[in-house]
Amino acid sequence: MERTFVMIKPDGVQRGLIGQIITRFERRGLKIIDMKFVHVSRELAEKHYAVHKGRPFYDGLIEYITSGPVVAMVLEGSNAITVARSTMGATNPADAAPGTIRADFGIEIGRNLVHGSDGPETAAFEIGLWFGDDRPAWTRDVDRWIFE
Ligand code: DAT
Ligand code: MG
Repeated sequence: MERTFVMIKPDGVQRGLIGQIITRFERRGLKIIDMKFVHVSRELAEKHYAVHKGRPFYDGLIEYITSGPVVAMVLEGSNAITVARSTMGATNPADAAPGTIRADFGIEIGRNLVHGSDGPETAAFEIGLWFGDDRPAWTRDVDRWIFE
């Protein structure tokens, strides 16, 4: 099983889409391992998006992600990183496939509603950054009908 970090960005929270977005991940079969509502500090935002520092969109990205509360979560499943990102859709909602979160709820790249880790190292870093190390496991009884 793989774990990934997913965040519902401030536009998703402001627009009242928390429930609908979480539902997309839940119904796919991803298991929620941890979740919290966060008022993102500038310090946390800068650590989270450190790889993008210096890019033209960086300042706007930090502004956006600190502009209101977000919902942060750790999701688990087989291929959780790829599966979460395919559920989200392409970075720019204008290019995202219909049926994905970004296509179904968004239209512009700077308001793309969700974040998902892009690889195993990023996932480990982001889970640690947002949640720390302590993560109790739990048994989901339906798992045997979702995972082989
Ligand atoms: P993703 O969020 O799909 O992993 P990313 O890591 O390349 O995409 O970029 C992080 C965020 O930065 C992305 O969700 C939206 C914003 N962003 C990326 N490229 C951009 C661009 N060319 N113009 C404006 N915003 C951009
Ligand atoms: Mg990314």
